[in-house]
Amino acid sequence: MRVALINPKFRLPIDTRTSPHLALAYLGAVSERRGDTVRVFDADVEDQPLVEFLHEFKPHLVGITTNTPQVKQSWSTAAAIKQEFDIPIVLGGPHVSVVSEELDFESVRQPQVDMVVRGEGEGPWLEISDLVDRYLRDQPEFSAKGMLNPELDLFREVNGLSYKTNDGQLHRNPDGQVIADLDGLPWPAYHLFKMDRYTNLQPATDAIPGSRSFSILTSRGCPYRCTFCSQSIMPIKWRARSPENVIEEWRHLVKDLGALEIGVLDDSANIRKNRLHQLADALIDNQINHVPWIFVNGIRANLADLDLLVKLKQAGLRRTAFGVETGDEQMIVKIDKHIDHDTIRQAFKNAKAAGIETIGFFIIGLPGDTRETMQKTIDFAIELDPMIANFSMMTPYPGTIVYEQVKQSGRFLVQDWEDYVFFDQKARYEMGDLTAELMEEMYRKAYRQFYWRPKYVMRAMSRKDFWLKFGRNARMAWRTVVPQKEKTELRRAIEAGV
Ligand code: B12
Ligand code: SF4
Repeated sequence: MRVALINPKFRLPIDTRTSPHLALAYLGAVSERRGDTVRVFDADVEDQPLVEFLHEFKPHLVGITTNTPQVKQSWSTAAAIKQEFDIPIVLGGPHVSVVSEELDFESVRQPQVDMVVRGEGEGPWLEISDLVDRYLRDQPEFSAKGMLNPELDLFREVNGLSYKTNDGQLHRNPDGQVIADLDGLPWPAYHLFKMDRYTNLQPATDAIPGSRSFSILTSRGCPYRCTFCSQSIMPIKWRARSPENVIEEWRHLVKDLGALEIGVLDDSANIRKNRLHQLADALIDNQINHVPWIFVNGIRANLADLDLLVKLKQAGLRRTAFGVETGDEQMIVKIDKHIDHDTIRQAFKNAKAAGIETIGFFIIGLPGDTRETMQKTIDFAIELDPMIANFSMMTPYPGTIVYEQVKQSGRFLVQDWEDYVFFDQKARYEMGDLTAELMEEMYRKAYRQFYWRPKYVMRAMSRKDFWLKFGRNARMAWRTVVPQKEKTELRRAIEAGV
């Protein structure tokens, strides 16, 4: 069977071509193992028009990934496909997994979308593939319409699936099981991607060609439920691959694919410290610790002791992020971060003592924030003094507790899903005294106060990276003083051909 996996075009005011889409790389890998012929169409890097690709490849089944700001592009991609071929179209990803807001049905209701996979995708995707494949063998007349005949109800037993039969009825099957044994998954199928078209996983590191920068996922899930985090949509159960299994893939990336940099994309890699000690030992023993690697999404500061960080540094860890979020003692309790500021201070000290570069993630405009608490966040960032401070404008994603809080006591300032990005320097909601003007003022202030410090500027200019990425750095510095256009404004301008 021929299977196409699509990452729809997404116009952001940043470069999103950083790295191949890991969800599609995993889905592609399980499909190939099933015996399917797979093609990935990542619209961010393709020159070929989608319709031409479809006519050339003639897929039997299409999977489209989607996050919140991307969902409208996913629908229009589905529409473009259905115009040409009557084949089943399946959407998956974080946005469509939010059952509390019926966002699975929001997509299934679109005339061109047949099915939505909620949560972890590999299991349901394989079941759908098996059913489509079997149908295909039995039926000379292949059509999605035929498969979605309510009398046949072909997909009724696929857990984690929401779908529409061709009488217009919407169905939501029970949730899928999380994958307990991650070691059983194949490695992401990078050979399906045009690797040389990607920029770089970590645009802040030395100008490494995108084709030599890889991601790896050593665990899935997060046992925490911070009120602002979209990860709460995904399974709460944290699961890890065995160190042996991770090392095998790591060696493949370094030895076979020539990785010059590896980004660990786990949400919470250090839940079990012993596992990381074992992984570090294995990286050293296998002599693959010369390739620098990064904890891209951060590790829990409460589990980052000096011993562990020193070992990880020996194992090649170059940089780690920590989710700090706020500098206010009460706010950090309110957001259910389950951490205190002294623990965060200690984690940054440990990382610096171990010689590891640091990134701090901070949020401006949490519900309950005031001018004073946001200033405390900026001051705390300056006190911690990470190499990179990333201030995000609080963006209430559906499915999070903050989204509920805004629904109950605030006012959304978004016009549609496309506005759910946080690069635009625009507030996405207001609540009580927390006005859009105040958030936007403090957001700009955060970047200005942190980055325009003489100490910071001198340090940045002494780094090779800074000069290698001078154009990008200059653009980012410019953005801290000049606001960006709204996403919707941008879209309208593009549609109007301006
Ligand atoms: C890497 C990453 C990025 C990279 C993407 C690079 C790339 N080409 O992939 C960059 C830095 C560009 C990025 C940008 C943004 N990101 Co991001 N990103 C991530 C991150 C850290 C990892 C994604 C990943 O690879 N996960 C591993 C894979 C295996 O898991 P997965 O993606 O969830 O996929 C599984 C299921 O969702 C499902 N599935 C997914 N797609 C499909 C498709 C089909 C057909 C099926 C059946 C199943 C399925 O099956 C997969 C395998 O089990 C996640 C956090 C996370 N832990 O997932 C955030 C995350 C996806 N990002 C998020 C956000 C908000 C953004 C931005 C909007 C942020 C912004 N600044 O405004 C932008 C949007 C950019 C865009 N192009 O759309 C949110 C999404 C929330 C939401 N409701 O949509 C997440 C969940 C972070 C969070 N905790 O809040 N991101
Ligand atoms: S912010 Fe980090 S710790 Fe909190 S829920 Fe999200 S992934 Fe887990």
